[in-house]
Amino acid sequence: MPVTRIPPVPSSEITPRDVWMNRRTLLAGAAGTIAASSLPGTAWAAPVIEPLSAPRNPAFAPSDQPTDKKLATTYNNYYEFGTGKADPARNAHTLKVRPWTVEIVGEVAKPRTVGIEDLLKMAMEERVYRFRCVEAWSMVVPWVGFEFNKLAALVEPTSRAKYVRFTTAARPDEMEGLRASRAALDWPYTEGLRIDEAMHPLTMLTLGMYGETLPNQNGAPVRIVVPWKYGYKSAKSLVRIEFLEKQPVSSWTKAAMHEYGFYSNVNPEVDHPRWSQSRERLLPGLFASRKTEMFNGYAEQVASLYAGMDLKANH
Ligand SMILES: Nc1nc2c(c(=O)[nH]1)N[C@H]1C(S)=C(S)[C@@H](COP(=O)(O)O)O[C@H]1N2
Ligand SMILES: [Mo]
Repeated sequence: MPVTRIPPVPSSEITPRDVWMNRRTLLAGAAGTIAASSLPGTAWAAPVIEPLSAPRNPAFAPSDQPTDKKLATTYNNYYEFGTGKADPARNAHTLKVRPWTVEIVGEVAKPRTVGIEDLLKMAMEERVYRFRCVEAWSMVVPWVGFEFNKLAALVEPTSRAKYVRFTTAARPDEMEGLRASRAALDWPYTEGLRIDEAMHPLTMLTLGMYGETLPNQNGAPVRIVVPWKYGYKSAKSLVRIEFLEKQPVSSWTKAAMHEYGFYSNVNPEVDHPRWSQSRERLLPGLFASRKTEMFNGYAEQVASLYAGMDLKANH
């Protein structure tokens, strides 16, 4: 069956929503046929997009306007659905986001499993954050959610909890990237933060964007957003959150240790081994026309977390 490819779209060429939706419906139909023939018994559900609005927190309002919603939801990294920027928007509809639970375990006094409905009820504010990918492009996104530390408070981390590991769902039936003959990453996708980074008020457990629940391609139904770090720290579609004594090794570090360190703080002075980080391309721009800001512009809030640390060695 021929596969229709939707190329990454500059915002000037983005189709109106109705055209896009029609296209998606057609593609969904084609994917459904494939799924039905190659994976008997695999049903797939439509993504759940519902209104999810919360008051905007005025303390988080960068001078830039939010990135066009269509661009932020069609230019994605979500390797479980393919490695191309347009793949997640095309393929992620197969992920079943209801029912959904998140296990919170490890070095905590009260481990528990939380249902997505309860997490949605906790989503209480919108914050417009700069979001910077290690690939040197950036966006400005209005995320809806709540501070991760509020979730942590429910499980009461013990004094041994020094790190937090975030784990994404790994479902070959629902994620075509997991059926590829050569795995793009070591699944499930895992990422980690030091406990003080996780508990920092900027770290947001995110359930929505642009006033709606997250589209699957952006990490539905729940993800983390850590705005002063490169985007890969912000793991999507979380099923497990573990409080750990030892520093976890993330999927990206396993893939290329010298390229993707544990800290991944946005830093114009520490280049990726294969490209510069000194400038960035704010989407939909085509050129790296801006200077990268230290900690992605959040230095005032987070620099103290790294006082005395060599940020080149701990990149
Ligand atoms: N599970 C999972 N989470 C992921 C990724 C991924 O491939 N799989 N990609 C990361 C990278 S590299 C980036 S830049 C952001 C992209 O988030 P966005 O698509 O919402 O912009 O998601 C991050 N979280
Ligand atoms: Mo990224």
